[in-house]
Amino acid sequence: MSNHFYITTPIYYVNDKPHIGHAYTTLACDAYARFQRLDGQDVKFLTGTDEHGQKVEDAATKAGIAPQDFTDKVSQNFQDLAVSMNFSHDEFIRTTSERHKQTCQKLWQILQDKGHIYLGKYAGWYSVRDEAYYTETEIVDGKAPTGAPVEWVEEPSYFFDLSKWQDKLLAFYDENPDFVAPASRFNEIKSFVSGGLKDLSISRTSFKWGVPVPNDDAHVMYVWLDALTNYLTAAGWLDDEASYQALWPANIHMVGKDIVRFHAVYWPAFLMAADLPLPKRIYAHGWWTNEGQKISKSVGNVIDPLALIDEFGLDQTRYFLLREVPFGNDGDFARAAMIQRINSDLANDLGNLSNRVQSLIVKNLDGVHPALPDTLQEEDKALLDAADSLLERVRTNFANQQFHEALRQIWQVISHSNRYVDAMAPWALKKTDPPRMAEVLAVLMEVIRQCGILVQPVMPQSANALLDQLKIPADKRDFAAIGGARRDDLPVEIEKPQAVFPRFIEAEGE
Ligand code: ME8
Repeated sequence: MSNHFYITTPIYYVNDKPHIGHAYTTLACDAYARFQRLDGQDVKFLTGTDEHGQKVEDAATKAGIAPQDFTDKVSQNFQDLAVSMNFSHDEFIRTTSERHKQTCQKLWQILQDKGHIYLGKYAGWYSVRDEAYYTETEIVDGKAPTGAPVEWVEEPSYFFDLSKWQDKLLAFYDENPDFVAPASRFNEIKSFVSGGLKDLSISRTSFKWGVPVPNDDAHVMYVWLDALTNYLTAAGWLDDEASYQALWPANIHMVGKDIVRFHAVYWPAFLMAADLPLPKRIYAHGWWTNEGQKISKSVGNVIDPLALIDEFGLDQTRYFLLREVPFGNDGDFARAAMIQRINSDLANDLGNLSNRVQSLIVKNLDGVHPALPDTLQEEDKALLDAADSLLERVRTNFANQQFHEALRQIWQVISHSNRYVDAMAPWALKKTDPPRMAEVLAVLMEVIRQCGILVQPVMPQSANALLDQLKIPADKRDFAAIGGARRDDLPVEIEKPQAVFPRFIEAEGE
């Protein structure tokens, strides 16, 4: 059985600067990709930018720059963000690349050869902001259901015979009950498809910024057909058979709830029509609001992820985004909640615990790490069992994309450790029972080691710093090293620890 794991983010439109929403989707994928790597999988993690279409062309015109120069510039912002957020993607794809354009044309050609594309005329509503077609019945007060402005479009267009795929899609959904998650989103998709599908316009003639339709220069491809194909491009479908065989179908396309329909209806229909395997899962996460308000440029409350990193720290931001909101739900960004998480979960619960334990070892045992007791007391066993069984629970949480729950499980064990340290009071044992003090500290060190390894996917830098303090060698930081299997990975000697998770102190006057 192959242990390849292919995970993708949406590719982001280069019409504007990246914001918190873009950072969020890729962060979730980054944590997932890192987790799978630590768990022994051969991961391909793909992200990138969606650079064609009317929206991007309009933005370039507005900026007074040629579209290619404009996309070069804005795409770079997304690549820089990925570095700032410490994303571990294996490839950053750009849809203006030659390889991608050829992949789109190959897919088009196959669909056409199989008789799924015909030339007609589109007359209807189009939203440039959503890059989506809307029917008359979907228009609310002259706007798209998303609230985006729409314009009337009438032009020659190629169509994909989407209407013929309704039954096959519904049958596929039935046979693959985990295809779309969360379940509520899957239900929306099923009822949308059950309501009947119209053939889809897949080319435009009123602008030029797109992949040319093979053998008809007057048309460029509809940006969504172009964009979705990126997943095949990066898999190597065009030119790298071995890679394609290893990677396709993708294990998961992570998307925001706004674009599930494109991924769970159009994309599977294109793939079925081309006789290609369908991705295994589409996960749609929710949307962030800012202090209760919808994030929008016109309101001026767009959250810049770089500003968050600057103020709160990288791993703190990563932790907050994945811990605060149940993955799949909408969530609110509140400053107070961020500070609370940093000071309580990170500085106190984990940071303080690890500092206290290491300091006691340095102070009372000359930094020499004590051995675990041969016979465990009941409390020792309860805590070690909780830590040893953590990976299995967390693995299930990750497999279900419940990242917040994985963190909650880890923090339960951290809280358990804090209760244990308070109850055992090793600082008092120093006087009354030094051998027992050493045992207690050894139990705690083992739990901290395992938790340090487990938080790596979410907080790679801080976890590294913590594991460095514990003197865990680099090759003993994967998941094969936890679950109680490798207790002897514990260090011989440690030094006085530095705080890995500093408290956040609000600046004067705020
Ligand atoms: O839709 N909260 O690109 P896009 C959470 N190019 N996530 C958010 C968000 C918010 N407030 N705002 C945006 C496109 N997102 C297409 C995708 S894929 C083949 C083509 C995230 O730049 C969310 O994941 O509009 C959403 O799906 C994505 O950004 C849309 O980015």
